[in-house]
Amino acid sequence: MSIPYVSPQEFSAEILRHLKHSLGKDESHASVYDWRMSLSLALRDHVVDPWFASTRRTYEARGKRVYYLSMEFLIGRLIEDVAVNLGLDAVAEEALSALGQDYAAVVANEPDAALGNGGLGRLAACFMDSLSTLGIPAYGYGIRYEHGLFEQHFEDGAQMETAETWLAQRHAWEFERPEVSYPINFGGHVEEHEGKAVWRAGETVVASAYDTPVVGWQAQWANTLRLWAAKSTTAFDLDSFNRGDYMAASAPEALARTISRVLYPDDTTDTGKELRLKQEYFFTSASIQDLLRRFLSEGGDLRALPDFVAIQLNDTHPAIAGPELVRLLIDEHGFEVSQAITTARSCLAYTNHTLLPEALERWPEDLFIRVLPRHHRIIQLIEAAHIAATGSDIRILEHGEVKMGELAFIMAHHVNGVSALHSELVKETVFADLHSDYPGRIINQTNGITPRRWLYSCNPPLRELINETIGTTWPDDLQQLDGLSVHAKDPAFLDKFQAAKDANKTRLSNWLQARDGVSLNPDAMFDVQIKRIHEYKRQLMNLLETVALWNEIRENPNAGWTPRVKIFGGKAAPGYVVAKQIIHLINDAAKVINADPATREYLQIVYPENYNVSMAEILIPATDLSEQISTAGKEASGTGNMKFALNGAPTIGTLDGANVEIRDCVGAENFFLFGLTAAEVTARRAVPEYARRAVEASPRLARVLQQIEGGVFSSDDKTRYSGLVQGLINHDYFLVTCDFDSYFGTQRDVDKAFADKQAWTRMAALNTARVGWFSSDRTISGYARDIWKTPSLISARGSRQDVA
Ligand code: 8GP
Repeated sequence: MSIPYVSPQEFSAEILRHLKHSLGKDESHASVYDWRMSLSLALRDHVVDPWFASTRRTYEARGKRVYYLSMEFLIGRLIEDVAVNLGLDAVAEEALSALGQDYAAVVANEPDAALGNGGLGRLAACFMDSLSTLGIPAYGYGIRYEHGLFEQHFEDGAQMETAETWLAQRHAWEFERPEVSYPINFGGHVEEHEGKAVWRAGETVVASAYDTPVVGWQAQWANTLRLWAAKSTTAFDLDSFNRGDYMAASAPEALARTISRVLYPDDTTDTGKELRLKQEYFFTSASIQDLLRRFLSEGGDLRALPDFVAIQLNDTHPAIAGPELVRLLIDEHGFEVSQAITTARSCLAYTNHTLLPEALERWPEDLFIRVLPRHHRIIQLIEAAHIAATGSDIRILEHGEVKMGELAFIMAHHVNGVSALHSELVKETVFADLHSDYPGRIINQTNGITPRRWLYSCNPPLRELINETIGTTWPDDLQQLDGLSVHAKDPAFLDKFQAAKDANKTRLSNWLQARDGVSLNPDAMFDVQIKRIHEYKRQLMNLLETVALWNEIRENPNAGWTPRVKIFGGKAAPGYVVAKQIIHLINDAAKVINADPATREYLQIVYPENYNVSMAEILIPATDLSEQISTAGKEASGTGNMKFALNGAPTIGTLDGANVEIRDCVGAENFFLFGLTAAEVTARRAVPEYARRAVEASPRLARVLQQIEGGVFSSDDKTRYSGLVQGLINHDYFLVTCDFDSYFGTQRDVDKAFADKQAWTRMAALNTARVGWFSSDRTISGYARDIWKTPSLISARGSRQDVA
């Protein structure tokens, strides 16, 4: 497959054709929205041929397909992704300029598809890109939420949430598939007829498909992201309408639609809501029904299903896939119980993304029975088979709960963690018993990120420098970046590397100025922590260090301080009180510190509202220092850490998640390490009053806590943060107090290192050069090799270069 050449003139004509025929607009009246839609539709046209060709090739190959089931796909904008992968980015820009339009403004008009909360959802999006780039036949399956992740606003520094409305405008990339729909049952009861179970459902909704093609690098392959929307079986109750009861008339549709209405904003905790369980079953059942229909329509024998179907469960949210597949095999295809379980298990694999116990889903058993009575019975059968095979003490149904982690584990042929450290901790902690029941089942697949989005398209200045230094074939072979290492000794190269960073810093400054009226000092170090707000990620420790630094600059203003801009970004789950207090405190502290004339030159805090994927694309290339400071043992992997390093920002971080592997790759001398290790964290928790002792031992920290508790940053409400501070002193589960001094000291090492401009740039360049291993292409190759056993169907990889 190759991409036919399109000239900018031809592409302009294609855009104009869509403007006229798809948007019904005349050039003289077209809005930015009209231009954006026309551009998107023109690009989409070019995806269709590779998409069809990939589907044909998959059918011909009669091989295995991957089904990636994920409750979240944090896609962001698609225009640049598609343009870049089609090789049409420059053409699109030129075509639009010829039409008198500003390409950047048109691209920025696209709302982020925020169908995810954070790392897990963004990983799924990177994986879709890599699956297509590698030519592995795959479907992503998820939910077409009407409202993505909430929009964040600050009111007097406090987080407020409003509904996100990405679908208020037409979504350019998707194809509606009204003919692809499945009934999804809930509730009711199970009857036995001649030894056969019959589920009499109490409620049925319809899952209806929307397909978005996902084109890979250089359009060699395109897979499908199929998202399900919930619809009613009876769209409209005409009787009620005729009686004049208009509300009742629309009720069935409204009720059914509720299921795909909102993304749950809770990033870590089991919300325990019936609706969430229904969402999980809704998209999982639709996906399993869909893949079985495809398999059977190709004449497959279900006993051979595992040779053709690899189902990857992205965390426990789709863990009901096991019982659902077993149910369908038994109830609809006449399988014996043990045969059904074995067959299903041979298709299924499960990725764990967190060790936080509260994030391993558990459902109250009575709720589960009410919503999924047949599945409850099947889970009993699965549990019995597991105990019979292993003699294990581990149960799926226990203490009135259904434990989805255990279910996912037992029904998977492989379970993987997402970094080397995390995978070991999975074996030692949450799944220690199951690990001994099923040795060898847990493996590691360290996360990765797509270099197409996270370097090629978000960082044009660095992309160009790399192209001119090592050639242009690195975006699908990222280890080639290693070729930059030798240039890191060359002052001329380092100057160019620094110039690229400076250009990105200027772009960020201009963007912030235009958006929020905030100006940044371009010579300052841009020190960035962007991610969900969570106690274990320790944004609070970063803020405490900032206040300590402020104190010290005030006391000793002429000590030659390295100017810093501390940039925070991220949302807190609306119900997570402590995380919201941390946001409030950061904003309160920013107000006071930024207004201090004595320190203004050296220290500024910036917290732009509504952090999302698009904002990350501007912030990451402009970052000098990457903050990866979680309590060791708590961050499963992190992927932001990889994005920063790739874009030339050294890390200050703990030995947690993939930080460990990043440090191994970039070299200890190019990474600012601090803090307790995972083992030391566990040991420290056993020490009585460890937090109080840490505060007593650190006058610097004690002073900062007194200031915060005393209302220095909250003069309007002096006790606002007393709970937060007392919480730290009395129950600092995430060891902010214990790591504080080490963190503060290491930050001062960073100050010194940054002052030596050339040495710093060299460190930054070596970060870029040495993290090619963290491409999600490498990760997906690992899954394909170790878990799915799926080869690439791109025959002539070498021919890609011819296409460029
Ligand atoms: C995240 C992990 O916190 C992060 O370390 C990792 O890089 C990422 O997954 C991808 O593997 N976990 C989640 O996003 C997560 O557990 N979310 C679910 C609770 C919704």
